[in-house]
Amino acid sequence: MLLPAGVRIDGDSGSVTPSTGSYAKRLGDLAGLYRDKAAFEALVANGDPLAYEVIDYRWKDSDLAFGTTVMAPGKVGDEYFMTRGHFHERRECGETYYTQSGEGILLLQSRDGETRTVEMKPGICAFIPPDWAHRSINTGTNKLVFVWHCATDAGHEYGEILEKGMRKLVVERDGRPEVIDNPNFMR
Ligand code: M6P
Ligand code: ZN
Repeated sequence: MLLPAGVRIDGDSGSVTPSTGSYAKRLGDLAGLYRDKAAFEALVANGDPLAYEVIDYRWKDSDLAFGTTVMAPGKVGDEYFMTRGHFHERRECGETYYTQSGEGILLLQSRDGETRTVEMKPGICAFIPPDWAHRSINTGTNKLVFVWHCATDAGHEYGEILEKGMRKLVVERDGRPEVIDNPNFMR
């Protein structure tokens, strides 16, 4: 039987105690995500930095799961570090992202191609409706740490975003983040 628990989440480090698992993505695990291939290869060759880590509190016998994502600051060319981005396999499942520290942009894209952004900063809990693809982007100079909640069996569907990219990119222009059309987006 699952028992109630109080799980300590540190909003600065993103640590989850106790946690049930975690994984880390280095930049080299994210081939194909960034448009500046030369900048990408140079960073991978030069120490292959940690891009983000996901720590979870997830039990298969529970409907709900939660955890943190801790994103390093950085850029590949003019694109900020970002997650891969995904839809949920179970299309009726949404999610929330509650930012604890740092700043970023949550980029969302509906199944029929509408695009939205939600600011990520402490105090903002982003609502991700069912069947909107979501990618978080660290536009700051510090770690971006957020708490996510979703259905345990929501599942990740990466294919479409991996193959086509997202319709928008978040790039640095004059020292500021700007959302632009993705020139390489494949319809
Ligand atoms: C959030 C959640 C996770 C997701 C992670 C990284 O923490 O949505 O489920 O795995 O971001 O995003 P992605 O899997 O798209 O790289
Ligand atoms: Zn998700």
